[in-house]
Amino acid sequence: MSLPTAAAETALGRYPDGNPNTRLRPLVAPTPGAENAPEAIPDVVINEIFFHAPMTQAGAGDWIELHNRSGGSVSLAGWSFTDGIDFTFGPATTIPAGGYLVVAEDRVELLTNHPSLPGTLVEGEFSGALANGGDRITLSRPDPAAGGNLIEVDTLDYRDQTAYSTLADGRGSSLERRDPGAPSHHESNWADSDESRKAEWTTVEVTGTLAHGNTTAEANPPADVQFFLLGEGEVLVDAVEVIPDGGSNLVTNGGFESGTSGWDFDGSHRDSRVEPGDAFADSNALRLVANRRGDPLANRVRAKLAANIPTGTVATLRARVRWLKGHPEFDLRLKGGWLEGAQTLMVPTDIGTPGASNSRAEASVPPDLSGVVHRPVLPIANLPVRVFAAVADPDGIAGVTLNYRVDPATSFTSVPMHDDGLGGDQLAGDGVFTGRLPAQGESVLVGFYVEAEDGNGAISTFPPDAAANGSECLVRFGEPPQPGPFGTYRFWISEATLADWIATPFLANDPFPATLIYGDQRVLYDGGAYYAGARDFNDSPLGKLTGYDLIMPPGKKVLGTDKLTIDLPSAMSPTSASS
Ligand SMILES: [Ca+2]
Ligand SMILES: [Ca+2]
Ligand SMILES: [Ca+2]
Ligand SMILES: [Ca+2]
Repeated sequence: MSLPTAAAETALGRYPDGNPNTRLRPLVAPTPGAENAPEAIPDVVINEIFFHAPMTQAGAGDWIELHNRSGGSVSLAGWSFTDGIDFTFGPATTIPAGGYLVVAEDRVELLTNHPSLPGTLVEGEFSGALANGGDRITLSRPDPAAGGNLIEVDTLDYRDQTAYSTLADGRGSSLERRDPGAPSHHESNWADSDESRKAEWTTVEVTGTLAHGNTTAEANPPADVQFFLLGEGEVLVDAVEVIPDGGSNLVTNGGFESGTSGWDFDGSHRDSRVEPGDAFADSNALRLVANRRGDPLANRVRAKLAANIPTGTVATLRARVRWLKGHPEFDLRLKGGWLEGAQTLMVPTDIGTPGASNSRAEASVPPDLSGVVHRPVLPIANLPVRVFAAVADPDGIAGVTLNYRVDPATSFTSVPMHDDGLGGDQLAGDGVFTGRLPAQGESVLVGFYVEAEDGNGAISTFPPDAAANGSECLVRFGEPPQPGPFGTYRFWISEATLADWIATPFLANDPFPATLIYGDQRVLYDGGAYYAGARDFNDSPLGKLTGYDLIMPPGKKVLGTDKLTIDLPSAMSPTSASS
């Protein structure tokens, strides 16, 4: 255990009392023999970090924004970073009440990228760098009462990917604190900066002779226009044109003014939709949503052309595209690859909000929900299952609820979760709430999510997008552990997911929602699964024996990887038998 160096007059403790998930931190007041006081939030907090520049800005310097959330000016004379980077503030440095200060690895570059950021708000340059894969940043100050020894003010242990942030990891966002008054160590208090209003429309265009395409009958002559993103992200698309030399546009609804008419959204691009407003022309544009990398086979957007274009002739493909978030490489092509252009879209250089209020700032964030787990991981049929969740909020907890359904029913039953040390709750008042799923018979699947409400009525859930997307944790009753020395990998999916899976083309690489189980102790909710490899012999998860890729939820790894392939021994593999 490592203890933070604290001021002589400060109490160290866990809040809530005895919570096993938290390290010892400064508390508001010492409370010997009584329930711990809430943890103290410092006046000056780490408020925003830029730790991994996107590919369009490769090598750009990192920066850290500090915020003084108090009502008085604070002197930073002699303050230093003691973890993450090396920098000590000069004797004249102050942050006014409610003000900001940015510490840069490269001052000139930061000020060039952010023309409205006053130079007086930028300190630096620091040495060292914030690791792309996650790091600890500690801001410390000299303590006069302890002879000038440095004591911790605020610490942030950031991870490159969490359930609440994936874009700050080199995909065009900074990592912003939502509520300066909520603790740094609440993972849900940190989110990707919103950059969706900053980029301009980019014209993606290619002109050339239709040549070197796929000469099989289905792609010759080319009859479809297709496009996709080369990684996870979102863009707006409008005014799609395919114009043969001397002819007119062959894309009937290229401006999306007739909604999705004529367009298909496949595989990892299937959540794309037409939206009004923010159009390049007229009223509508397509919001292209790529959940994973696209490809020309089954993960793409496509439309039939009004007429075929003879190969060997000259044509122009054109689309207007505006980057919103994530991966910036856009591919526009004709079916069969007869004409194709890939382009990196314009991504804003003024990423984040250095020196200013955060784009994701909120007066009060809902409770932080962590450590959600059910026990036993492999439940015995006809016995209940306990569900645990660590819940914390500086505004207090008004209630925690376990919502469950018995698959395939879609209506949820709500039961309260308790932190009273009774009915299977191990310790009263430790912030770990306990609820109970009623006993179910052999092979019955239960879906659940946890909901927590703070003293202000703000509500959070786990999984985080349970309300928005219906994400849920899954538990299957009556699955015995496998004896023996080999690792066991399971995934559980709902009946609705199974039906969706059976109806989806076999090459799609959009993972289906699944709960993953490694051995009989480790459970990863909100993960995904799909067929391993591009094999045309797959029929359904209930059909022929086949391999699967298991996709871990953001920020989680099993055996050091975020994607596990479970496959058949090669002697059994239909792939090797047929190739
Ligand atoms: Ca339009
Ligand atoms: Ca900011
Ligand atoms: Ca709150
Ligand atoms: Ca408890």
